[in-house]
Amino acid sequence: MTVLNKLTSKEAIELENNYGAHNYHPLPVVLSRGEGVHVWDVEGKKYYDFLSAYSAVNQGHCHPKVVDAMVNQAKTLTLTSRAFYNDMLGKYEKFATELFGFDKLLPMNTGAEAVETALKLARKWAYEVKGIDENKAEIIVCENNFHGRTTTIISFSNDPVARKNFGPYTKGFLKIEYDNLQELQEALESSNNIAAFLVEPIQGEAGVYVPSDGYLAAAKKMCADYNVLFIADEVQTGIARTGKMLAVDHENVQPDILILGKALSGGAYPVSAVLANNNIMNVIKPGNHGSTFGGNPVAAAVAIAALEVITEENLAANAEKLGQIFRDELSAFAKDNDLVKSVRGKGLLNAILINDTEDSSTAWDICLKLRDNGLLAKPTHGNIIRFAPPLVMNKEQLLECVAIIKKTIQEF
Ligand code: IF1
Repeated sequence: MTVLNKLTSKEAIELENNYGAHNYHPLPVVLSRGEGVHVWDVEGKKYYDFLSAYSAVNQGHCHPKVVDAMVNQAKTLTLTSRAFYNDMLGKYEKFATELFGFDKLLPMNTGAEAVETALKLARKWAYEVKGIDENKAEIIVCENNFHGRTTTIISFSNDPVARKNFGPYTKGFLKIEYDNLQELQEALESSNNIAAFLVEPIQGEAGVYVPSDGYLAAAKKMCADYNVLFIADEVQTGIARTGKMLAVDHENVQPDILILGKALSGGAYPVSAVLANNNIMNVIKPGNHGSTFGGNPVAAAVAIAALEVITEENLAANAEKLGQIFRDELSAFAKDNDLVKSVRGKGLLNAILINDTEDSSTAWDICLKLRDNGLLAKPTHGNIIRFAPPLVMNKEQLLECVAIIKKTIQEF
C-alpha cells in the first residue's frame, strides 16, 4: 500500500494507533476534507464542525483567500530564516500592529511558543525596566489555566494529567483563583517582584469559564497600579471568536502584552505572535529569542489574508449574533431537559454543562451520537461539551445545528 492509497476509517485509526504516539484520544471519526463549516470523513459522510480545531478555523475550513495566499507564497519563497530579511515579514508586522494597536510584533509559530515568548519578555522587562532583582521575577497565573504544553507552561498548570512526571518544574509562578480580584490584589500586594499577570480572557479548556463583567478591566487597572504587566492569552478567544476581534475588547482593555495564535492563520499554517509597545518589546535584543520558522514569508502571507477575512466578512459581528441565538435556544431547552445543567459562553465560544458526574461517560457518549447525527464536538474536562463552529456559519445552519444538538440530547 502506498501511503497515498485511500484508507477506510478503520485502517486510518489502526495506522495512528500502531505508528503514532498516543498523546491524544480522538473521537472515532477520520476526516479527509474540509470546506467552510463542513468536514467530510473518509467514507464521504458530511458533518458540521463544532470544534473548529479548537478555534483555529474561525474563517472556515480551507478559506479560498487564505489558501490562495498560502499557495502563491509557497510557490515563491517559503523560508529564509531570520538570518536574512524577507519582503513579507515587515508588511505583516505593520498590518497586524496597526490592526491591534501595538508598536511591535514578535512572530512565532505555535500558541505555546508565543506564551513562552511573552513570559520571557515580561521577565526581561521586569529586570531591565521595572528593576526587579535578577532571577526573582514572579508571574501570577490562574488556577485551571491552559496556556500550552511546554515544560515551563505545565509547571504552572494544576492539571495532573498535563503535569505529572514532567518535573522538575520551572519556578517563579504564583497561582490565584480565576475571576477573583481579591486574590489578585493579595498577590500583587504580596511581593515587589511581580513581573506580570498572565490570564485567558475566557478559560477555554477549563470549560469555557466567562469571568464576571468588569473582571478584565479591573484586573488590568490593578496591574497598572502595581507596575505589573497584564498579559492576555487570546490564542483561543482572539480573532473574533467571542464576538469582538479580541475578547478583551468587550471591556475595552488594551493588554500590555497580547498573545495570538490558532485562527491568526485561519488554521492553514502554524502562526502565532506576541504584540507589545516599544517600552516592553525593545528589551529584546538580537540573539535573545527567535525560531527557524518564526516570521516566515508563508506565515506572513497567510496571517494577512486570515485577518483580512475576519474584517471583510464581519465575522466578529456574526459570532456575536449567532452566539446569542445559540445560547438563547439551548438555555430554553435546558429548562425542560434535566441532562443539560447550563449553557455558557460568549460569541461562538460556548459550552453546555451535562448533568452528570465529572467521570461519567455521558458527555462523550453524547458526542458520539452527535457524530452519528452529523455534528462534531468534543467534551472538555469531563462533563462539559464545548461548541465552537467556524464564524462563517449562517443563521440557517446554526439553527439546523441547534436542532441536531437538541434531538441528540433528547435521545438520552
Ligand atoms: C491540544 C486545549 C483548547 C490555548 C490557549 C495557548 C495554547 C492553547 C488559551 C497553546 C491551545 C489547544 C491545544 C490543543 C487543544 C486546544 C485546547 F484543549 F488543549 F486546552 F483550545 F482549549 N493558549 N489550545 O487554548 O497553543 O501550542 O496548541 O498552538 O493541545 O490538543 P498551541
